[in-house]
Amino acid sequence: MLELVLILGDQLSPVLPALRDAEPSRTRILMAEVAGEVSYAPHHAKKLAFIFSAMRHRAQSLSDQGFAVDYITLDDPNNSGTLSGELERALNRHGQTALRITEPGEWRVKAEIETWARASEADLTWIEDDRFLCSKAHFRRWAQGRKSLRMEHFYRIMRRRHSLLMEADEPAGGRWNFDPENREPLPPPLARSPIPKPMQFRPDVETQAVIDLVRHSCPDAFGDLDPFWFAVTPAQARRAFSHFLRKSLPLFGDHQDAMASGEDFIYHAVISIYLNAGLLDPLACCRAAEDAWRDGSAPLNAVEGFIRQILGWREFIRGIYWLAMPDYAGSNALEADLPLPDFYWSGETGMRCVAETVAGIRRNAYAHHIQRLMVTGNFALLAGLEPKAVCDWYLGVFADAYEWVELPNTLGMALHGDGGLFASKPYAASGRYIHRMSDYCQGCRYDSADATGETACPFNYLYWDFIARHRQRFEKHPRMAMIYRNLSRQKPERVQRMRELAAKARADLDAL
Ligand code: FAD
Ligand code: DLZ
Ligand code: SF4
Repeated sequence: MLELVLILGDQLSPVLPALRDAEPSRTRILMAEVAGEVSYAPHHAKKLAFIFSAMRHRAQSLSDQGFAVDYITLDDPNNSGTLSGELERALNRHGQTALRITEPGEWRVKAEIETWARASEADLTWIEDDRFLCSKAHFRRWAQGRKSLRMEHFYRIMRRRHSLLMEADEPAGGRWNFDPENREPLPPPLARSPIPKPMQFRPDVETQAVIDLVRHSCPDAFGDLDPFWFAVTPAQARRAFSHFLRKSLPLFGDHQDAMASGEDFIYHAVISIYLNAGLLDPLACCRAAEDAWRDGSAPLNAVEGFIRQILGWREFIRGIYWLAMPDYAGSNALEADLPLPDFYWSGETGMRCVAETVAGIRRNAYAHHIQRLMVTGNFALLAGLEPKAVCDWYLGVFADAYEWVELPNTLGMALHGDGGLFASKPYAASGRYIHRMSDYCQGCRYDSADATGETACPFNYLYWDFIARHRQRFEKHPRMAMIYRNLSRQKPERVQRMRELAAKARADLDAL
């Protein structure tokens, strides 16, 4: 063998940069399930089963193509427990060969492998991960010298560069962004048709073996392992995506920000799990969505909204991560320091919006964007939870979470912990927002219209306490001036009462 290629758990794309020139006659593949990657975040049991099953299916397909694959299972008694340990063992088994690895998505993984390679004088070549639509270098050049980094500006360039939803040099429909049309709450259950569910797959023998492994080897993993229904191969993921295009995309736009009890997915694609592991290709998904608009099967506001998430937000967030790491991870601009309440794990709280969201995460290792941002994220922001604890939680509980995408979304977008590197102001909202966009408040122990009484909604008084606590930082912010005028207009006794309620709540969040 002339070369060894390590394939990581989120590098399962049928066309992977490090494999582009690979030949079965001279390339050996290494894939390893290791305890170090299982334990660096509190991973959901479904996420572990998904990654290992998708890795095993990928190993089988490479083997079918004639490649020699060293596949190290989690329960292999000789497993060293780390990626670098497995690289070391592989080189000992096969002798010193050239090593090629597609650049990892996480800074931590790259640093670990680089440190090992230096110490053991391995002949390592990193291959740029070009499965994204904007390279790190391109993003860096775009960001250089800009006063502010705004997704919207970046997105327009990406639309032009990839000729998506363009008519000559103009955006299709005459506008770049249809977001204002994407904020409809859902009609009540009796006034709406049933919402389609994402396509679900019955575990095959390989997946069942992995489920048994996770049950045995990771008995304390968070969340429900059963029923396991994720796609684990590119072919299955493509079927799940086609199902979304047919069933949910037409209404994705209107109800993108809506939330409802008992509805875990609401017209969302539920494909980040597959995109991030490499089972789906982002550009192919955008082109297929554009085709749906051009053939009249989905409206423009839905298709533009969907493409913006992938071509705009996903690429922008990755660019921010690599631009700002490694210092980024330690930021805590708002000096938030409260520990994560237990209800982030158990879902046991009287706040129905939080309880419903966490219950969905326990079931599916998934919540849609507005639940992540405006329920669990917003609560963490308002209460002042310590960013590191919140980020670790997000990194573990979602099946689509890898640090490159989780960290800027959580630390930057939800918590404003980076001081506003790319979000112009904090996404702070009172219970009124949740009341408008969901039915959670009906039947909640708290009253979304009240901010000072015995049953006042915690989001209300925590919101005003947050605004008052951070007056110095945000008062001069042009987009927050009205909020501060509103705060000043409220009676001092009312503000005082809200701040007392907030102090009491922050002293014992699990009592909420
Ligand atoms: P849809 O709503 O159907 O959107 C389609 C696709 O657009 C998604 O699959 C995703 O690939 C992409 N997308 C949409 N929004 C974003 C975004 N803000 N950043 C990056 N990609 C986006 N997404 C992750 O993939 N992994 C994470 O760990 C993650 N953590 C998040 C943490 C917080 C606090 C917040 C607010 C958002 C986070 N997101 C994360 C972004 C977003 O919530 C998820 O991508 C989305 O909910 C996935 O569900 P979906 O596939 O049904 O998405
Ligand atoms: C998330 C994860 C887990 C749980 N396990 C493994 C593993 O055993 N082997 C592996 O190669 N990758 C795993 N991953 C993904 C990595 O931790 C990491 O998040 C990505 O490779 C970063 O790009
Ligand atoms: Fe959430 Fe407040 Fe509504 Fe209850 S009343 S569901 S706590 S926003």
